[in-house]
This record gives sequence, structure tokens and C-alpha cells, in this order.
Amino acid sequence: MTDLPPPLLSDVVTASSSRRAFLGKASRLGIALPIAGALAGCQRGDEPNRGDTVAAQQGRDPLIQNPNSRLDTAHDVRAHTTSTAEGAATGMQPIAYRRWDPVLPPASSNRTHRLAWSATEVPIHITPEVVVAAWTFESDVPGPTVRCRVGDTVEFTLTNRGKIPHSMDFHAAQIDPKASFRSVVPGESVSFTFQPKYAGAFKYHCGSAPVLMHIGSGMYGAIIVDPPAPLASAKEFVLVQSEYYLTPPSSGVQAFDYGKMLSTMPDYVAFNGRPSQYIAEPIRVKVGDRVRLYVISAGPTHPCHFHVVGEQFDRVYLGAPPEVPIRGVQTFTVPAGGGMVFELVCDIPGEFPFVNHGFGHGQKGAIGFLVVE
Ligand SMILES: [Cu+2]
Repeated sequence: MTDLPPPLLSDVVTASSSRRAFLGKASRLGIALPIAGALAGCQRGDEPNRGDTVAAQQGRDPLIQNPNSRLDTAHDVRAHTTSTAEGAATGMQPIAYRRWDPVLPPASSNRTHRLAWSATEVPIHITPEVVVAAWTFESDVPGPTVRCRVGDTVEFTLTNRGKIPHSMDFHAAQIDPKASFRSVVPGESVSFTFQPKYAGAFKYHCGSAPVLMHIGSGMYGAIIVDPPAPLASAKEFVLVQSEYYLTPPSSGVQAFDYGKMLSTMPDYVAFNGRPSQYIAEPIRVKVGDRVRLYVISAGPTHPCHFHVVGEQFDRVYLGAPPEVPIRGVQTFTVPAGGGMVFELVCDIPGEFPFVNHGFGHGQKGAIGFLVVE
């Protein structure tokens, strides 16, 4: 059995008395909040030991190679997982736990955005107890949120300061992927420029082979593209859902398990990299606010069936905002590798859980509170 600590339970236990009352009410209503018991089914012993077999297959299986990259076919998954374990074992100080701020950065008046990022492998606390041997953009999971506008110029450089090849794939770009999304080896950089054509919530990720391993180990984030004419004023937040597939701890650090990734049954599912973080520290807005949520499913595999308990979405944009809004929506699915823009109007005060209503995943940490005061 995986020696998973119970961070989700501690989140709930440290909540306020009013929250305890709410949790009790939620429980009576059948809203399954995440507790340690939810993880009991994620025992490593339940799963076949597929890692070696899978790894041995990598060199023969063209499906898991990255067609966007000139360099990736030289690397199989065993090299990657070994690097992860070494990265965790070399005594690197883990990055401390913190709440990942979901507030969308303000729009810039600049029409050119110059980004110089690093790819790194570094241990990160995803709960106060759990440390993962993450692969990252800018030493965080998710990486930084980019905000720009349709027609802006994004000048991007990725420098690989890690131990294995990495790359960058922006879903907001229309660009030659072989040239721009190619992998770079440690110590080298890749640069490219693009101009987003469509507004919306877009994913970015490392596309190095095997892509599943690089996304699954933390290399993803959000790029939010505003339409030429601003949307209605709103409180704006970014929620990037992702899954964690972990090995048992070694020296207090859990690496990522490629075999589990292939089996697609995660240990945790999180918004913005930390399971249940917004249970302990909710997102707060005021009565009367319009709330706009940019929801991205980073995966690597699963969608997000996004729902806010006790609310209805005033709008969900099917096209690039403001195009094709649908009204009065209860739940809408954000596909893996996709992003959707949701809006609701906070007419009444209360504590509203936002969840992945695919509750097998909501209960593993894809849940939080929107508190309307
Ligand atoms: Cu990578």
C-alpha cells in the first residue's frame, strides 16, 4: 500500500467552525468532500507492476513519441524516471507549501510580451505533507499564468536548466511545432514568437517525449487570451486541473509513476497543483460580483466536469469569448488539453463548493470553496 499521508483530512480539520457546520451540511446533502479515506482505493498494491514493462516498450511504440520534436525519439521513459529519482535524492530543498494564487494577473497595456522561462526539476510541497519530484516551468506547478490579448506578440524563450530534455507547446499559438515546440537539451534554449488569433483559456505544456510523463510530472499551465474588446468587468480566476500519479515516498519525496499514468487512476486530482487547497483557503468575492473562471484541464488524461454547487453559470463560452455564450448552465466539461471560460453572478452570500462533478476526481482533491461575502 502506498504510504500516502492524509493532507485532505487535515485541510478539513483546520477549517473554521462555520466551515465545520457547512461541511456537516454538505455531508448530509451527499456532497462528498475529500478525506483520507478517499485515497484508500489508490493503493499501489492494487495495481499491476507495469512500469518496467511499459518502459521497455517505449522505444518500440511510436504513439508515445513526440511528433513535434526532432530530439525526443532519442529518449525513453526509463531515462526520465531515473532522472526524477536522482533529482529527488540529491538533497535538493523542497519548495515550501503555499496556496497557489488563483487570481488572474491584470491585463497589461503592452502589446508585446517577452517571457524568458526556465525548465527545472525540483521537489515541491503540493500539500503541507506531500512532496513530489516535480518537473516544472519556473519551479512551480502549474507554471506562471500568461495573460495577453488577441493580436499581441508573445516572444518566448525556454532555457533548460534541468537534467533531461524539455520543450514548450502553447495551445494559443499557430506555429510550426517542429521548429518552435522542439525539445532542448540541458543548458540550451529555444525561442519562438507567436500572435494569438483567438481569445480564450488555453493550456501550455512540455511536449517532450513521452508527453504523458512530462505533463504528468508538472509541466503545464495557462495562457489567457483576452478578446480585442474587453469582456464585462468581473473578478477573474484561473483553475488548472491536473492529476498526480505518484510512487511511494523515498526520503520523503514521491516521484511520478509512469505506469500509473498509463493506468489513468490518479492518487490526487487538483486545481492549481495542490489538492483541496481552496477548501482550507477559499476563493473570496463579494455579493454582486460577476465571477469569471478560466478553467483548464491540463490532464494529462482526464477532463473536468466543472460545476459550482448552489450556483448556475450565467454564461459558458463555446467559442472564443465573447462568441457563442450559452446561458443557465449547471455543469460543463472541459476536455483534457482544453480550456473553457465560465461566468456566474454572485447574487447571494454563501459558501459555494466548486467541483469536478466527476466525483471520483472531485473527491481526490478537485474541489474548493467560492465564498461570497
Ligand atoms: Cu519536459
